[in-house]
Formats: sequence, structure tokens, C-alpha cells
Amino acid sequence: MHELATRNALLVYPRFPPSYWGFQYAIELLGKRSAMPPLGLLTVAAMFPAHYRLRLVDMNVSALSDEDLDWADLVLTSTMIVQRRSLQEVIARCKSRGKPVAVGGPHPTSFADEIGADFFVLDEVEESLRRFLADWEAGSAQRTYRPERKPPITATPAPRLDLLDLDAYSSMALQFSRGCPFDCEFCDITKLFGRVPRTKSNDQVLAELDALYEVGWRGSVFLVDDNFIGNRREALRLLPAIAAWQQQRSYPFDLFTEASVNLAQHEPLMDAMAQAGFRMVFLGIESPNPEALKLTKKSQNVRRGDSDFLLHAVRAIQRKGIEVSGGFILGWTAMVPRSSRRRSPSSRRPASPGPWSDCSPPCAGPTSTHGSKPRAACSARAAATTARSRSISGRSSSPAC
Ligand code: B12
Ligand code: SF4
Repeated sequence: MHELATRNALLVYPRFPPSYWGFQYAIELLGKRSAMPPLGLLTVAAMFPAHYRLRLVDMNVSALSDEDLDWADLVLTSTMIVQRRSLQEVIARCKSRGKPVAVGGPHPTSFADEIGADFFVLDEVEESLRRFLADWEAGSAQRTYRPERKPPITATPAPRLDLLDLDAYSSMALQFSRGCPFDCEFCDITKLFGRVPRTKSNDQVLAELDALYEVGWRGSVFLVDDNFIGNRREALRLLPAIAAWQQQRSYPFDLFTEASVNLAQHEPLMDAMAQAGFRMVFLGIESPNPEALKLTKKSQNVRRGDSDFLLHAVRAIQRKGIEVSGGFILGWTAMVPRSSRRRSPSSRRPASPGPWSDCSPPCAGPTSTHGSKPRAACSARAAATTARSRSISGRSSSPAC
């Protein structure tokens, strides 16, 4: 059998512009260079055949050098929309040195037309990456690769932690599920990952925790699920296993994640999360204005007969010892007919220890004007690693769960 020629693949994670969610300034205080590693690229790295040598450059941690580019036979990038300017610069540099670039991740998947790369390996690539690489090696790669289905993630390999400079990050990341059963109007998640949450097995998750533990990581681990309780039964299947794992090692990891507000209605789930070591959950609160919530299909945040539902939900989760971080969207009041505008009783309550407000100045949040949706961006996600609010507070924008 003939041996395949060794190839050098350079994985590049473009820069985030300074913003609240980039944590650039808070991160410096912690002596770190970035909040979280590029889990998408690390996961893709684990899918390469053995004859590839891989190098990762997270431009939020270190500069992309000409030497890196000269080393590469193929450059692969992963981006969210907010990284698009840095991506353009990377592509221009690759072109000037004659290096082919393949792009993947949520931004190219949503807006491929805007990107001048050579190859587009879109959506989830568990079942398509190898096909692209084989075609590229044979000199017959097409411009675009899209899988025929959303792959089960039970076959997703564990991320290649060995490519990382662990000390540069304030938190590690691990994914249990993809997809969310809700369909909030402003959110990309269902378009990208579908409405039927797909989950990893307990063994997969425990193996990823083991790997983090083995490389010496301690502290924050973000379960980067779109909605950790998207499939409650599956979450309940996993949580006792994590609790046992954590207990055996005296709780080395502070876990945090994102979930929809209906978490507060499921006592066993909250208890199981607390026992597993979840210290914080990000909720997509968005607005205390029920009209705006209904208008944007966020009806899981509204309960008939309980005008303080969101406040009660936050309190219920806090009572379990889980910190709540909240995402709010600015500008929604403008979407609600003037006659229906009001502030919810909870947002008027002055002495409430967890103050939050109807963030309603005309849209100013980190929204994108792409497409027709008032896209307000990710689940504010992870803020808490660095921002660690004791109680929820009406920060900038960001929808999510
Ligand atoms: C973790 C996370 C973050 C972390 C980022 C940490 C980091 N360094 O990457 C934090 C909290 C910082 C963050 C912030 C933001 N985020 Co965010 N975030 C996520 C989240 C929850 C998980 C990403 C992840 O790690 N997934 C796990 C990996 C394994 O999956 P994956 O990346 O999708 O990778 C798979 C495929 O996409 C593909 N793939 C990915 N990259 C590549 C590259 C190549 C070459 C190939 C072939 C394939 C490929 O292969 C993988 C396996 O199938 C996603 C939601 C999601 N489910 O993806 C949102 C998401 C990526 N975020 C989003 C947004 C909008 C933001 C913010 C702009 C929010 C805001 N309001 O500011 C900010 C941007 C940061 C900033 N301001 O500077 C959007 C992006 C939308 C888009 N179309 O681009 C998402 C999709 C959420 C959403 N609601 O729509 N986020
Ligand atoms: S905002 Fe949260 S709950 Fe709504 S669809 Fe997106 S991930 Fe699901």
C-alpha cells in the first residue's frame, strides 16, 4: 500500500473586534489572552486523517505570522459573523502568498456569498470533511461542500486539546448537544443546527472531561450548548454521570451553560445541575415586555397569569445555588405598537436585589443587519466566566436561550 504524502494544514481563528463579548479588557485583568478556545476548529482538527500535520493559530491569542502561512499547504478558518473583517485580512494574506483557503463555521454557513475564499466547507462537517480533503489532495475539490443531513454527534471526536496553549484561556469549552426545540425569531441556532437537539453519549462527555483533567485544566468549563435543556430527558441522563465524575475528583470544574428560561419549572433538572457542579447558567431573558417576547416567538418567556414570570424563574434558579446571567436585546420596544408598550411590574420594582431593565433604546446592540431578521447575536453566552455577575443585570444585548 503506498503512503500518502504528508500535508500541512494551518487552522486559523480570526480576531474578534473589541466588544463586550470579546472580553478583551476583562481578560487582561485575569492574565489571560482569550476567554475560550475555538472549539469548532479543535473538533475539526480531530477529524483529519493521520497524514496531516496540523498547526492552530488563534489570532486572539497570538499573531498569524508569514512563517505560518509559508508552512501551510492548506489554510482553514472558522468564523462567526463578528470575525468577518479579520477573516477578509487572512484571506487576502493567503492569496498574496498563493495559499488556498477553506472556510467553515457559522459565518460562512450563513453568508458564503460575501466571502472570497477558495473552498466552502459548510454546516457541520463530521460527514463531509474527509470528502473535501480527499478531493483537494486529488486536485478536484469543488467550491462548496454541504452535508446531506445534520450528523448525529455521537460520532463527533473529542477536540484536539494538544494544539492549544491552555494558559492563554480563562475557560475551556465542551459541547454536549446541538440544536434547540424553540424557534426564537432573532436566533440563528435552529437554522444552523435544527430544532431536534442531538446529544453526545455520557461516555463521550466524560471522556472530554477526563481529557481536560489529564492536561491539568482546573476551573471554568463552558458547556457550549445552544440550549442545554433542549432535550430535558437527555440532560437528565447525563447530569448524574457528571455529578459522580466531579465528586470523585472533588469538583475540579466550575461548569456553566446556556438554557431556556423554562429550566426554572423543572426542579429535578435544576437539582441535578447543581449537583453536577453548574455554577452559572445564561438565560436569554431578552426583555420583560411580554408583547415583544410574543412578537419574536419567545413565548417560553411568558406565562399567562404571572406577569412576573421571568423574575420568579430567575429566583427559582438562584435558590438552587446557580448564578444567573442574562441576555437582553436593545431596541425591542420599538417593535411593539405604542399602545401596548409598558414596563413589566418586575422591571419597575426598585428594591429588587437582581435588578434588570427593559433595555429599550433604539437598537444599539451588537446586531447584524444581514438578512431580514433583527439578528442580535449569540446567546450572550459565557459572559460569566469573566464578568461573573452575582445576580442578573441588564447588560448590552444578545439573545440566546
Ligand atoms: C461558544 C460560543 C461563543 C463564545 C466564543 C468562544 C470562542 N472562542 O469560540 C463566546 C461566548 C465568546 C461567543 C461570543 C459571541 N457569539 Co457565539 N457562540 C458560541 C456557541 C454557543 C458555541 C460555539 C462552539 O464552540 N460550538 C461547538 C463546535 C464544535 O461547533 P461549531 O463551531 O459549529 O463547529 C462545527 C461546524 O460549524 C464546523 N466548523 C466550524 N468551524 C469550521 C472550520 C472549518 C474549516 C470547517 C471545515 C468546519 C468548521 O465543524 C464543526 C463540527 O461540525 C455558538 C452556538 C453553536 N452551537 O455553535 C454561538 C455562535 C457561534 N455565536 C454567535 C454570535 C453571534 C456571537 C456574538 C457575536 C454574540 C454577541 N452578541 O456579541 C459573540 C461574538 C464574540 C465577540 N463579540 O467578539 C452566533 C454566530 C452566528 C453566525 N451565523 O455567525 C452563534 C452561532 C449563536 C447564535 N445564536 O446564532 N460565542
Ligand atoms: S434564543 Fe435560545 S431558546 Fe431561542 S431558539 Fe435560540 S437557542 Fe433556542
